[in-house]
Amino acid sequence: MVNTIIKIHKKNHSFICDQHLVLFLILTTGIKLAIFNAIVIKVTWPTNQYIYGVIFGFLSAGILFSPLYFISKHKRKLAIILALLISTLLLVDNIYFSYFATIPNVSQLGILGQAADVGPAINGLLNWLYLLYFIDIALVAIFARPIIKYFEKIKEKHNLHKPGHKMSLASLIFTVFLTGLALLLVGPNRLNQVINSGYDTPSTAQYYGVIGAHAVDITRFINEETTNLSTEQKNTVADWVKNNKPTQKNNAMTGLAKGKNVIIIQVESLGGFVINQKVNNQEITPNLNKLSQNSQFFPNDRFIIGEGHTSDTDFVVNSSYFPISDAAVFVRYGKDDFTSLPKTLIANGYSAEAYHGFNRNFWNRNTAFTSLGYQKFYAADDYPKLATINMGLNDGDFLSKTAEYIQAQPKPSLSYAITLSSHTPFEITNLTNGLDINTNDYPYLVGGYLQNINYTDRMLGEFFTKLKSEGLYDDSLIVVYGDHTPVLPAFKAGTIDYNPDSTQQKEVPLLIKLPNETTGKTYQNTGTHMDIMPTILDLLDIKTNQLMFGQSLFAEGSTDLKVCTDQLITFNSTNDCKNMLNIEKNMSDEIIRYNLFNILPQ
Ligand code: GP9
Ligand code: MN
Repeated sequence: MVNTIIKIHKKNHSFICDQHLVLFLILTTGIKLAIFNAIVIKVTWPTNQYIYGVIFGFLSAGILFSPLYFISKHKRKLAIILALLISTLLLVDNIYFSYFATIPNVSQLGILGQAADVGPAINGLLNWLYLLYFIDIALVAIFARPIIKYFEKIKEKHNLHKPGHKMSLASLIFTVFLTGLALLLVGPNRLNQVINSGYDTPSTAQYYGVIGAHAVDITRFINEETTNLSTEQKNTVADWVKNNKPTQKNNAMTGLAKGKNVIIIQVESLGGFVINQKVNNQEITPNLNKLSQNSQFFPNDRFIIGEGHTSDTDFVVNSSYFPISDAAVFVRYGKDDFTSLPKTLIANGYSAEAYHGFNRNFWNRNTAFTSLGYQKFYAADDYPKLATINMGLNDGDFLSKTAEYIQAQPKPSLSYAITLSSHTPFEITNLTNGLDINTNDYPYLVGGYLQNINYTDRMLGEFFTKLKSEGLYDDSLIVVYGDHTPVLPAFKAGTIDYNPDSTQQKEVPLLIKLPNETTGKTYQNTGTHMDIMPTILDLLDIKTNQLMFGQSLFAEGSTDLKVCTDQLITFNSTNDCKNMLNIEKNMSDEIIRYNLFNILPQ
């Protein structure tokens, strides 16, 4: 027994003596990765996920350095080169992040030539503190000799020379252990999900560390580059589009907003079940209720989202395509050559700008909005740094500044604003508390949601007032809808009786206020977010030959459309609606996955 303990002790000693440099660099690299997550990216995820990021940082450093255990020749040189490479990567990521608020991805290597344009700006971003990324390597260089001597002495003293194959086995077990632990933490079934349906690079880095985020990015890139459709397969898609593309037909509403500005307001978690409802005798959404009386009101609009949540609504509304069920279109295919509402309007003399008071790259929006054709995207970095509610800038300050930006947009204009305050976890603050209710009277999250959505409604009221004073309210086509419903348990509150297992969970309000409209109309036909783009084009009387999977809600017979499966509508009213829906969805998927937008018949 004692002998065994001495042996293990000797082995550990021998391992540390031989691998001291590698182990030291794993430790310092892990610390640098943790600092990167904490200081550069900062925490927007909940703390437990942030801790995951730190753990993954150390694990990935351990895995990256592990091949060096097995090398005895040039071990020191190679370890220093690897540490230098990782530190340089972190330096580049840091500079890039402070400029673009995202981590560079591998597909951008192709546009490195543009670096010359940002060169002067990057000069200004260089900071002496960045040298800290190399401090461990400097220490290694300075103290190399005495440290080597020290470990040689220990080896002499304990007779630890010739570790032999047993040491290699110990190293191998250690490496397999680290890799296994990393896979276990990701979850054996989740790897595919992380790669395909995961988040943008900074969010991935927050959860899986910067090295993990680069690994996910490289895997995605390789997947994309190695999958392609044959010419024949592409022709099949193009032929289907040619034969099935619906045409835009005129109706009584066509052109009622011709030449007018378009203001789209996408409201976070606005469920249909709060509109025209009261709690403790107070209207929950008084401003939207008023608007519902003075606009074309669709109380039963259906949202369609996949893995991209809000960003899928961004995509569906702006493109009239289906989202993809196993990925966020913006994250996986954000660089596609989308056909879209902004591009169509720009081709017709409009300007097009997007507004959102959160991180520019969340859901890869910066890239995807450019691909959709938006000429400018005002994100958190363009707004004053004022009070936040839930995830980001409060809707009041966001909408107030947005009204100013919209006024400054060249006219006619398409303005697309995404609110954020009514996002889960629906925190209750002095800012949001407007309703006289006791939140403890309701199940978890419900009271907070009612307060949050009431707050957003009040801010929308102020926004409309500001648009009026700018002369924009009557001069614009204003479209307001919920991006999706909130996730809430069943509850009763005032006139609301909410059941998440009913259609209430699938319905968001859609309000379309025509220019100068004072009398409204409520429609019982069920549209989807895919119909918003064709409906806007219909009201503006803009014709396009591009494929849109939705159709104008005012089109003849649109009230006869069937609801397919539990959620969707097909434009092609056949008896076999479900089958047709599947075909459409598959076509939409293929066009997005293989970026076929440019080969479709226009
Ligand atoms: C963040 C916001 C919320 O930018 O759009 O996104 P969600 O969590 O609802 O997908
Ligand atoms: Mn959302």
